[in-house]
Amino acid sequence: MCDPADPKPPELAGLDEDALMPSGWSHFSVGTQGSWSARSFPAPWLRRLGFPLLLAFFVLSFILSIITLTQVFQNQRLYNSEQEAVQEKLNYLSAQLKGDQDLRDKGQLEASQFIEQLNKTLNLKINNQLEASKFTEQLNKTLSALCRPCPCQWKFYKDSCYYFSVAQASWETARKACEADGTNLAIISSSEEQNYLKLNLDSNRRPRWIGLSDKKKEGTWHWVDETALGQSFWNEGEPNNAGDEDCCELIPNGWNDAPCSKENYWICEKKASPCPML
Ligand SMILES: [Ca+2]
Ligand SMILES: [Ca+2]
Repeated sequence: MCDPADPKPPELAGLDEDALMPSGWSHFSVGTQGSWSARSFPAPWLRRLGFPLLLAFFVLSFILSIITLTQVFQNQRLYNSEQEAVQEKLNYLSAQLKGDQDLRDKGQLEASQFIEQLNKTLNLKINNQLEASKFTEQLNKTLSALCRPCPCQWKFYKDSCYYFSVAQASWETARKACEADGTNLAIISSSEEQNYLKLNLDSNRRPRWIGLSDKKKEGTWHWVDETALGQSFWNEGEPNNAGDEDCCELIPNGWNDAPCSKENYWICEKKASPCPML
């Protein structure tokens, strides 16, 4: 194929080989038989295939460029599509956040209105309570003014009511008269009570029966409620049981034992009714 001994064509005979070399080609020779030399490069078959190869190269490059551009375009479309999806998601989340904020604002507004209404209700109740307290206070004052801890014609002292009879009777009759009113003959349990009753004797200072006697056992004095005598206010020299005296009468100077059949005024006693503010 590349025989360096091939003769030149007749038309090239006489021309220098260097003149026949394409521009840029140069000689080289290894000087051995059967080896390649600069004169045979490029090979003719290569020169024959050069243009088709070049054309194929350009066509292939063009196709690869088209494929690459198509891929880039598809990637761009995919990127744009994903970007739009992300944007839509962001818009959706923003709308949701705005909706949640609106709900929170509405809830806070309703809570504020509820608290305001609650305060108004509480203030109204407080005012009502104040009005009720004032009304109760005024009512107590009125009741106090109207309250009568003791019935008419009875006298009130501390927590007791006393009736000073306008009639006279024996001690036993006087006792029954008091019991008929649900009371007893007076039982004196303190010096204050003794002084109060003594000062309320009538202007004639007439004696009055009280609920003390030794009828059951001479010398042993008991009150009408069966309690034994404790503190006593006997007048000097009393009780002397002169002529069988078993019943006690209140006199200006204290107590005296007198005959139970004696006609005397008497004093009944009962517990007073409670009154407000008293
Ligand atoms: Ca006696
Ligand atoms: Ca006496």
